[in-house]
Amino acid sequence: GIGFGLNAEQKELQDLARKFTLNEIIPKAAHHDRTGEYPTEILKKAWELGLMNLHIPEEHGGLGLSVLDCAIVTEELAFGCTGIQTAAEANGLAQAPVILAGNKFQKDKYLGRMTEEPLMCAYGVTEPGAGSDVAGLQTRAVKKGDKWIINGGKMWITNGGKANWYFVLAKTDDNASTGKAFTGFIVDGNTPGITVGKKELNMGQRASDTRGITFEDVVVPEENVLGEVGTGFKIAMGAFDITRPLVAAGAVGLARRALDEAAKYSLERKTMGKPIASHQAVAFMLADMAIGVEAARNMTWKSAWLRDNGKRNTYWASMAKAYASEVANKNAADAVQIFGGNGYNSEYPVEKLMRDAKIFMIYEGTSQVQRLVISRTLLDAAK
Ligand code: CO8
Ligand code: FAD
Repeated sequence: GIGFGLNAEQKELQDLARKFTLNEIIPKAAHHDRTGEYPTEILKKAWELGLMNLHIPEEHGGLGLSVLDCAIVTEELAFGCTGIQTAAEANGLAQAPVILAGNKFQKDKYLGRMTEEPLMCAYGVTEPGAGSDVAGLQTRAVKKGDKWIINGGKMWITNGGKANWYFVLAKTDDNASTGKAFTGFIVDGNTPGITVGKKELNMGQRASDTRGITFEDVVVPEENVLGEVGTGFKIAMGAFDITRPLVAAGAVGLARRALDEAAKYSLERKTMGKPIASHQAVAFMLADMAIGVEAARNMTWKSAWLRDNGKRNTYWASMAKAYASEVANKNAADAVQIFGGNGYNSEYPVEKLMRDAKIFMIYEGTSQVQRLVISRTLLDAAK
C-alpha cells in the first residue's frame, strides 16, 4: 500500500544530513557565496561522514543508497546552500552513466576511487552551441587503432575545474539517428589535450565550480567506452532519470529554507503595532509557500520511488524537476518580499536564495525541456 513515512534508517540519514548542514554548511554559506571559493573542506567532511557519492553500489565500495534516500540527503544539504549541494550532487550526475552502463572494470576503477578518496568528477554533455538540444552537440570521437581521439568543447561543466574524471558525450556516427549517433566515454582529468577554462561568474550558486572544457586530440583507450559504441545518448538521458529527482530535491530544500527564514522573520518584524505574521496578506503568503514545499516534495519522492521500484520515471522526474524548481523561485521571491528592504540586502540570507534559485529552472533541462518531455509522453498516451 501507500506509505508516506520514512523508515528508521532514512530518519537517521536525514538527521545526520540535517546536523551536518546546520553545523558545517550554514555558518560558511555566505562566505562561499561572497568569495566564490570552492567548498573543498566542507565536501571533504561530507565525504568522511558518508554524505557524498551515495548511490555507488556496495560492491564498488559505496553505500548503494536508493534515489529516495539520496533525495532525503540532498534536500537537507540544499537547505544550507544549493551551491555546495550542487558541487556534491554533480558527482552523482557524473557517476550515473557509469552506474547505468559501466562494466565491472570501469566501475571498480572509476567509482571505486571515489569511495577511497574525496575526489570530484563531472558530467560533460552541454556545449557552447548545444544545451537543450543534446542531439546538436559537435564534440567528436574518432577511432584510431585501439584508441579514440576526442576533439571539441564542452560548456557550463559543474566541477569542471575539480574533476578527477569526466563523463563525456561525443558524436561517433554522423549518419546515424540520435539514439545511435553518440558514445559515452570516461576521460581521466589529467589526459593531455584537456584545457580547463576559467571559473564562470554566475548569478548564484557561486560556491559551485562551472567551466568550459576543451578537448584537443584527447586520446582515450577503448576500455573507457561506456556500454556499446552508439548508445551514449540513451545513457546520458538515462542518467537524468536518476538525477532529475535529486535536482528537484535540491529545489525543495531551497524552497523550504525560504519558508523557514520568512516565517521566523515574520514573527519578529512588527508594523502597525503587530508582527507582520499577523497581517493576513503575509500569513497567506507563508501558507502558499508551505503548500509549494509539500507538493514539490511529494512529486519528488514519488519520482524517486518509481525509479527505485524499477519503473520508468522519466515523465515523473520531469514533472518533479519543473515544479520544484518553480516553487523554489516563487518561495525565494516571496521570502524577499516578506523581508522587505532587508530582503534585498546581502546582510540577510534571502537575496542569496533568490539568486541561487534561478538555475534550478535551467540546468539538467530547462523548464521548457521538462514540459517537452511531459507533453510528448502524455500526447503519445493520448494517441
Ligand atoms: N532513457 C532512455 N532513452 C531515452 C531517454 C531516457 N530517459 N530519453 C530519450 N531516450 C531515447 C529515445 O527513446 C530515442 O530513442 P530511439 O531513437 O531508439 O527512438 C532517443 O533517446 C532520442 O530521443 P529523443 O527523440 O527524445 O531526442 P531529442 O533530440 O528529441 O531530445 C530532449 C530530447 C528531451 C530535448 C533532450 O535533448 C534533453 O533532455 N535535453 C535537455 C538536456 C539536459 O537536460 N541537459 C542537462 C545537462 S547536465 C546539467 O545541467 C548538470 C547540472 C549541474 C549538476 C546538478 C547537480 C545538482
Ligand atoms: P538553450 O538550449 O540555448 O535554450 C535557450 C532557451 O530556449 C531556454 O529558455 C530554453 O528552455 C528554450 N528552448 C530551447 N529549446 C526549446 C524547445 N525545443 N522548446 C521550447 N523552448 C526551448 N551541462 C552539463 O553537461 N554538465 C554540467 O555539469 C552542467 N552544469 C551547469 C551548471 C550551470 C551553472 C549552468 C548555467 C549550466 C550547466 N549545464 C551543465 C548546462 C545546462 O544543462 C544548460 O545550460 C541547459 O540545459 C540549457 O541549455 P542552453 O544553456 O544551451 O540553453
